[in-house]
Amino acid sequence: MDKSRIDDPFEQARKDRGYEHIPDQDDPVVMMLRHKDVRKCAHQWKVFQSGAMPGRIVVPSEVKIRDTRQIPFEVDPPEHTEYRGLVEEWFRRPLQADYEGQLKMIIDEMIDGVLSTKSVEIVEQFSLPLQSRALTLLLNIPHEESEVWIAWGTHVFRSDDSNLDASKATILYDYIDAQIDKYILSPGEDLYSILLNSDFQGRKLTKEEVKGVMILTFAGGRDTIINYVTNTITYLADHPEALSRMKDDPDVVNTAVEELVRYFSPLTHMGRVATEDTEVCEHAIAKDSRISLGWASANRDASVFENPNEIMIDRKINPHVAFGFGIHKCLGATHARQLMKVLLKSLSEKVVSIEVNSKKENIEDWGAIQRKVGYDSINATFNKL
Ligand code: EMZ
Repeated sequence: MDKSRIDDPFEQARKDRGYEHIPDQDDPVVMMLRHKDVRKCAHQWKVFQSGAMPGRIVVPSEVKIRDTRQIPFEVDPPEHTEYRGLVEEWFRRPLQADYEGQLKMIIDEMIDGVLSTKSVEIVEQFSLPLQSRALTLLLNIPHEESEVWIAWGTHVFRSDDSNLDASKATILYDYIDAQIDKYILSPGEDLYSILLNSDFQGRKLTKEEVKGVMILTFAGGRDTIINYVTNTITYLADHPEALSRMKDDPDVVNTAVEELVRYFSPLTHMGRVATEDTEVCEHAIAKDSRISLGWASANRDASVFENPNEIMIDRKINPHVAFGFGIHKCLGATHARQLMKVLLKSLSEKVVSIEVNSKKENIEDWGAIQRKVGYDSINATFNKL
């Protein structure tokens, strides 16, 4: 059996009824499982809102550990459109040649590092630093700052003992508050300064709004990118032929990026709150209760994807929803895709094979459902091409 395999625990329920009950604290969630329904509900942002109480659309709910609204993630139109408009161009910078070149330098250096050692731990020692160093480009701030973020570990709200660690969250909030004050005193060309100078409805953004964008930027693309990178490493360990294929045909890298993110679906689902009594899949959804959009399940829907449980790195038609769908689709997707592309290219140019020496899987617990989403640790050896 492939070490990199991720089973689809939603298959039966998706076929039988199209939804699954997910317990969460005192606020249960009905997860939508079919590609068609997931897209339909994502599209109906008036009925299934994101602008509920801060933290409530996240599963597990974060209402007990934060008050700051993440922007534009927890806001709906018309404000959402205007907030998003402020940051969209900034988040497209990863397409610039210079950005890609800097990303390549970061990733090449990390791969050269693992090639020069006998074995390396891939989650904390490779994926986390890679994610944090790449993030300095997105924020446009000095490389050294990544050392602070690396020290926070793989998730800003989760620790070994708890899924919702309030004291850990406070470290992030205090850090962002201090950074905002620092950049008010000496503005530069970084994301904080850009936000602090942005006009929203005829006024400047408040510190709380800037904090809302920054929390999202730090939290949203952290464990997700780390899961992508770690799953990719185990996939390539199982399939060294994929490395030579991408080397010989660089076009395959582009389809591989999409296919791997479809298959891994690093974010299993995201919630919404119903603004009225309604129904989905003949199941009643009460006003003010929660549903979630099951990205991971939709991405294995056999009515949309041929051989959904197989990774086909040259898959041509791939309408996956791993980055979400509709107005709230992932703002960081351009950065994430560039990171994946450069990583796959660089690995295919430098590495002939990878051996996984040991690993500990990260299994999410959704009540009756368990889903492998990545790894807590992997020890691997990279062999030079
Ligand atoms: C939220 C979320 C955003 C949440 C796209 O996902 O990511 C989660 O990891 C965070 O815990 O607060 O930012």
